[in-house]
Amino acid sequence: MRTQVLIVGAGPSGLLLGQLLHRAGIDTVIVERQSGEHVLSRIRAGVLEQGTAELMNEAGVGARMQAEGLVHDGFALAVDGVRHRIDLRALTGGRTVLVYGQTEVTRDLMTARAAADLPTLYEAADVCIEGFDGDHPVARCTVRGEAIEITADFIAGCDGFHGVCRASVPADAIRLFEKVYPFGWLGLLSDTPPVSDELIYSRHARGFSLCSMRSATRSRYYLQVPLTERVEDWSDTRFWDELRARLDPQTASALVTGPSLEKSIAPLRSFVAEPMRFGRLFLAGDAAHIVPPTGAKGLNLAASDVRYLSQALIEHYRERSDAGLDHYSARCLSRVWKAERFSWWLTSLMHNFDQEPAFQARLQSAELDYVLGSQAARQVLAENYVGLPL
Ligand code: RFL
Ligand code: PHB
Repeated sequence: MRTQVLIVGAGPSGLLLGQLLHRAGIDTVIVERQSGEHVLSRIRAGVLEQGTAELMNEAGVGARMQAEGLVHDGFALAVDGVRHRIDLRALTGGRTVLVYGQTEVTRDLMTARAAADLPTLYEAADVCIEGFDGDHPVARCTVRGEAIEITADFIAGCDGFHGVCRASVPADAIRLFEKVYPFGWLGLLSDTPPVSDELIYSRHARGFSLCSMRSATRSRYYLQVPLTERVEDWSDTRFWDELRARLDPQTASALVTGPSLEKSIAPLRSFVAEPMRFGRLFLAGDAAHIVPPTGAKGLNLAASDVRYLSQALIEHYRERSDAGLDHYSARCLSRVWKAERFSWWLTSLMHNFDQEPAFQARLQSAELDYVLGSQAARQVLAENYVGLPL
């Protein structure tokens, strides 16, 4: 097989890149290790920045998102039993976020790709990539027992944190930056009405919790848990009891519980790989960087990488200019590090770090007090939450 851009990974990064390139008349083949159903079964992000929603519209896949997504003008920080509203719209001169699940983003992109009859090789085993340091990159894989070779002009590594693309770069050509947090998030999805119209991020002595949602009838809740916890040890009842114990009294009494549709634990990590380009290989999304979910930035960063990469590839084919490709890594990383900073900061502000010295805990309280009491600090929080300009 031969294509212009070979995309590894059919998560939101790979599918969105494929769709934007298709609209510009550029051929792509996507290879994905999992089945399409498996990709859709992963419950992940829920909050889209305005810029991400605009990119979905530009890609021609925004119709259902606009009809079903929930515009959120603000969210709450709950601290020691008191809720404080962060008015995103007022603090940012009119910007908001959209609650629309990553599962739905992925579904819309999969539907568009299938309708355009574009090639996606699901269940592609043993994907390997070579030759990206020269002019002839090639990928090999096995699909249902058949060995397949794909040659391409470029390879886009959209294969997430555990993918093969970043791992194929020689160790001396890449620098990795990482911070692992001493806790994870236990998430629960349920067909129950959300406890509040807006998201609530709560700090509590028992640990952080987040009340989020997917729609008016579907809720998503998270609890900070030690990394040693196992999801099998969390019955639905234990989850709901623990969540109620961490919420302010008004929210706790409004909580509607029900059977879980999904429960899983995700570790929290900050991670950046530099650079994001190696010859004819370009990394995008979680393949290049991870943020802890507190700032709701992971999927949005993936979308901004894909915006820059699609523009650069379109410029290459249409205008015979490689300026965008040459600047890709630096352009992405400048935005990535700001989102890393924000995600680390909000995580540090809202979680319970009971292993740390008491001095740290006092600083955290003082910082929260400051953020909630200062219009300027609230503005900084809001500006980052809605997404920094591209
Ligand atoms: P993905 O989604 O991991 O997709 C990568 C795809 O590559 C495939 N793959 C391979 N294919 C072929 N060969 C190989 N060797 C392969 N190895 C892997 C995988 O099967 C997969 O299909 O990466 P992508 O596309 O870059 O998208 C990134 C986002 O998924 C991620 O950043 C967000 O989910 C992070 N995130 C959030 N982001 C937000 O912007 N807002 C949020 O509210 C938010 N909440 C979250 C989150 C992530 C979470 N978890 C579970 C990590 C909440 C949670 C709990
Ligand atoms: C979610 O709904 O899954 C979600 C929302 C906001 C976050 C993280 C996750 O910061």
